[in-house]
Amino acid sequence: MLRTEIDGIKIDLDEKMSILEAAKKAKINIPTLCYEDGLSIYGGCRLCVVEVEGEELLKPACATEIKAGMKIKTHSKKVRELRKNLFELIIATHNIDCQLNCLTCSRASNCELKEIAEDIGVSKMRLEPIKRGDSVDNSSYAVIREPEKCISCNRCIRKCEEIQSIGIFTTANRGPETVVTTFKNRGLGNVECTNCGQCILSCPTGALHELYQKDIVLDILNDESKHVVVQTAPAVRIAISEPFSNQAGDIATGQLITALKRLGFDAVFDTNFTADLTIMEEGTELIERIKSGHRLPLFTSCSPGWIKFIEHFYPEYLDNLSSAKSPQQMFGALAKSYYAREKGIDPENIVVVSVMPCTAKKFEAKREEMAGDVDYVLTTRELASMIKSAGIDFLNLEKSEYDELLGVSSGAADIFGTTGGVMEAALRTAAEIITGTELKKIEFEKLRGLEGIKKAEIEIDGLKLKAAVANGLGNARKIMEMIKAGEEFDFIEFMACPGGCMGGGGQPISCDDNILEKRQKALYKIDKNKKLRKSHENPYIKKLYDSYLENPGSEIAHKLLHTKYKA
Ligand code: HC1
Repeated sequence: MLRTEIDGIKIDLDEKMSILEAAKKAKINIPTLCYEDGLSIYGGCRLCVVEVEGEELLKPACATEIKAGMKIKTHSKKVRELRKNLFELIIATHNIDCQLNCLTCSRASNCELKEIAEDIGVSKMRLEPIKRGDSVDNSSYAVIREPEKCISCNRCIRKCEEIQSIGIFTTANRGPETVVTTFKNRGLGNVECTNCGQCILSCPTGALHELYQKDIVLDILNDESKHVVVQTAPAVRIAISEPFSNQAGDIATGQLITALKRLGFDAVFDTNFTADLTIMEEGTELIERIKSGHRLPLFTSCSPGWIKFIEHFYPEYLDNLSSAKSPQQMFGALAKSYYAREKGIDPENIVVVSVMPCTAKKFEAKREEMAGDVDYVLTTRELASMIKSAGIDFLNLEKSEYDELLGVSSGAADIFGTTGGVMEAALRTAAEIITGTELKKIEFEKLRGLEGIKKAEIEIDGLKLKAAVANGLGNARKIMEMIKAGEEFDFIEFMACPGGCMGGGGQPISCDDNILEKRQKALYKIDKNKKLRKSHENPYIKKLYDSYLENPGSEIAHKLLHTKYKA
């Protein structure tokens, strides 16, 4: 037992931890900037310094282990003065001119620096910011970097390297000249960036943000010659209310649809519909591959960050990817063919917009293999900003239903938004198709939860299927190395972002495990409350095959819904 005292509060701890963690337990807030839960300790900003009785120098709380008998002051005069000086230096030497940029900054409404300034009690800035004139990195279709706003906290570097195992960021120069950059300053679009956008969630200043398409979409909504349809990804409905309510886990599907109609979209559809379709196409592929024993394990292919990852790092396994396009792309292809035919609209006049929790979806829409399916991709954050700027009172909106034809979906499609969901949805369908009998229990508990890697042996009518689920690219890499080392699997779900799509780089900025758990519960709740819970029972999917696609894996299905990725 460790007995210590922080700000006069006596604390008994039964395990080793940092002063910062101990203070959190005592409900004392110490300001931090370079610290982030789940990342290694960097200790660079020093804003978390505290006074330890008997020690001459102040100690960084994040990097100092608490010891028995320590008496700590977290907000003494000495501590507060140093924090203020350090904060001013950080801001001044890293070129942020918030007075000029604040109004247009991507973090204007949730600026971490403002919060810290308040925590520290900064009342005036005495130093003029130094301008280096670094240009904006516009080289990526997904993620934009504004180096002038960077404060070198290194969180993006650590997130990319430690969680995603990519490491595209690095530092250049020394001391106050230190900058975060990419290899040879080539820009995010010219290095091995997977476009996952996890760095955006870590950046405290808005130096990283998505490539905005909200203004172009608003313009197109005013173009009467265009028929603008929108699709919403599974994970958007359980996060879109967060910027309005500041709480996670609310289900806002009906309000989301109403808001999109109010913004002027001609039809509001659901990516969930094509998630059900993906299960039909990918499930058929799985059954065929299991029967033939060829190109196993089958890898899911709906996460574009994962696709980019395998292209860069494991191109020899590209044949293991399902040839099914992602639900986003399937939707675009169908909107401009099936929907256009059914409604008698010239496909040339149809504009397809997606609302996604994911920044990599912006890149996916631009991929040459399927360019033209989807025209514009908005993140959940961009949509929230459009709703706010249209004066819509989101939390008090009445609920609406998705438009039919491409808007009805099963609960299996809703759970695509969480890690393990695509696998569970596929098994609900594959098991019934293989056995020809109804599943007694459709929840696959072993595939649920937030662990980075889950493995399960699933038995279907005597057939043993070895399944695995990975979320976050660091975990994807671990599974790929297991395969290379000879471990055998039949079917693997890979999602680029921690937690799956609900933790995507386009979601509202605050995104810790507690928030992910709430979002995940909300998705399972939507599924549980639906009458329709299996993709193959969706009547609109049946209608689509009967009247247009014939059957899963048909020639026309392949033409519209499948692709091949090249290294
Ligand atoms: Fe996803 Fe998917 S689940 S990839 O995570 O297969 O982005 O939500 O839309 O396409 O359906 C994302 C989410 C999303 C696709 C579906």
